[in-house]
Amino acid sequence: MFTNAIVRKPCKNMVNGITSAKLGQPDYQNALKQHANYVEALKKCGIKVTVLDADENYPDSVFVEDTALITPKCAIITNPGTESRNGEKGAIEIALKNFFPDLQYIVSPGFVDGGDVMMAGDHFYIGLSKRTNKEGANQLITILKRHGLTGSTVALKSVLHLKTGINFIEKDNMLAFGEFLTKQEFGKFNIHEVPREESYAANSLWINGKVLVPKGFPKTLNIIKREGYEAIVVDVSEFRKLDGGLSCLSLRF
Ligand code: CIR
Repeated sequence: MFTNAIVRKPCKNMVNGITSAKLGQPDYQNALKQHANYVEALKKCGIKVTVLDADENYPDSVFVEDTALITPKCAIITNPGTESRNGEKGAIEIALKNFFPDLQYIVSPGFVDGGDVMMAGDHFYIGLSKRTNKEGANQLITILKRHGLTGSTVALKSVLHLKTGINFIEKDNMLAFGEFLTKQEFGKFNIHEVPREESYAANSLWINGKVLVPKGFPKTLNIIKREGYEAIVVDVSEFRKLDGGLSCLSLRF
């Protein structure tokens, strides 16, 4: 169960964020509204939300998930693997120190983006991507081991981050598409196939028994309802324009 989350308001400069989506520039005013609704959705799940100020120096800084990994046993600042985003970790470090005095760190030449790390109970799957390298993954696994947790790496082919393509929604259920449907390492889970045209919704987010689902993906919504979860639909279309999904917008602990 989660009790807290940290989010960061989008900045005006988000229009210059990194993207491969080809969906046009995000609309800042609409992004602010959608972000506020996202915070309300977190609160509906019983979470106390800390909202950090926007930072115009970092166009992608709304995607706080990439800067840290928080587990039930330890909190780690990740060393994000793209230069324009690496400095985002400074503000997150300050915010997390209030909750976790004993922060751990991934250090260069190790790089990890939090979006590449998927928690499934005591085990953490770490995607090797353009942002997360083997050295970063090894450092992370060492830290996890020290805290009685385990980690393993997953090779990625076509997605930005591991959690772009697969997400654990508890009760042994994974939502996945494409390359993740047949990967041996996920064979022990119930894999629910997200249709390709709804692939963005593979990044739905379990929080305290409820699942946040992006607006506009009815087939995935049906899967989630069918599996007995209470679904909360959240419109994050402005963040999708920057390749960001529901999990990217918060750190939960
Ligand atoms: C980026 O390319 O870094 C941002 N535009 C999107 C980050 C999305 N974060 C995530 O999947 N955890």
